[in-house]
Amino acid sequence: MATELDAQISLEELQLAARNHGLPLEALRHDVTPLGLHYLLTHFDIPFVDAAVWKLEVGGSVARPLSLSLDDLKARPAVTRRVTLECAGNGRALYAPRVLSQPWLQEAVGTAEWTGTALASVLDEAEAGESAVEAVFTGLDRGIQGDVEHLYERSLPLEEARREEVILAYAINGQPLPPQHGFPLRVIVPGWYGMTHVKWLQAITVVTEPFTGWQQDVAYHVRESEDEQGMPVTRILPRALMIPPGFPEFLSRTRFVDAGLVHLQGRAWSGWGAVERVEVSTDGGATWVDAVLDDPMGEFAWSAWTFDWEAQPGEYELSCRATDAAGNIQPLAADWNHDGVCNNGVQRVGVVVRGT
Ligand SMILES: Nc1nc2c(c(=O)[nH]1)N[C@H]1C(S)=C(S)[C@@H](COP(=O)(O)O)O[C@H]1N2
Ligand SMILES: [Mo]
Repeated sequence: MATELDAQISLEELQLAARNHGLPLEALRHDVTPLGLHYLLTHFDIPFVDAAVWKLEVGGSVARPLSLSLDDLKARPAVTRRVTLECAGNGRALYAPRVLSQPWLQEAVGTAEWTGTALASVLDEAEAGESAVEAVFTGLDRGIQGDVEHLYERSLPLEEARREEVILAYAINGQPLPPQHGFPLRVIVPGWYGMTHVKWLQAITVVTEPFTGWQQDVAYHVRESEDEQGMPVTRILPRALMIPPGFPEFLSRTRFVDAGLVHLQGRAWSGWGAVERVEVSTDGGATWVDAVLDDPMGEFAWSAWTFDWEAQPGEYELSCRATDAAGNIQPLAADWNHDGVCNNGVQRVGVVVRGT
């Protein structure tokens, strides 16, 4: 992949990148991402949790506070959903100037089958007060970011938290959550960027004023500078990715294929409604041709797409772009922002086609 870095990757970025791995793009072949290939993003440390003593505390502005064990949660009606999860920072390392944080290229995505119980029924049982506006989700993990010490916490407006697709998940792909994905419990908010899906959940607190914790109020905003409040990051913008064709050169990852028919395939998703169109460019984004798009694999999961390319010998830059039901289309290059979020600029895959 052609890089647009303005400076060398630092050891601090490497330290983050080694802890938080992406989806190897060849794993886009799997409808459901096998455990271990799904991307990972953990801000601080992965907590060590003893499920025998762990409890979820549901409190704040509620008539009936609840304290639920893992067995209590598993005894409630269970639901399994296929959900495509993407980090809001996906694409960050491709912004120029680069923003110092987890340096994703475009691989911070995965689709899993999450099993849990509906959040709405837990909120109903606790009876949120009349003046309640948000639910705050508190993780067990503590750290310092932006010079502020805090537990990882995010909130959701109650009407979003009550949507039927939102679940408290204790299993992924039919197995208990592994430590890195939030054992014993996390929230899954289909359609929203990853930061909303709080892992290692210890408390849900219903509040009567909008939550102003660091991960909510300071981080995850689209803004040009630190002095601005900006727009909060919410749902996932459309993106299409292709499985890099052929085989790679070890260091540059440039692809090599033989001339002739090359069957390109990939996935596309959006948190703003189904993807309605995927197009492919073999000339660096100058011209576009429609790909064949499959039905989505679920209301909140990616769609597969394919494109038959009659490849002539030469050097190419392949791209793909998605358009969703809301009319959002991927830009060739997204506008830079201070937090390095929402970079859904199109993928560019360098390919050498060899004569036969
Ligand atoms: N408690 C807690 N929850 C968290 C995070 C975290 O650092 N702590 N990271 C968030 C971010 S930024 C993302 S993108 C997703 C990643 O989920 P995954 O690691 O299961 O893929 O978890 C979210 N939930
Ligand atoms: Mo993220």
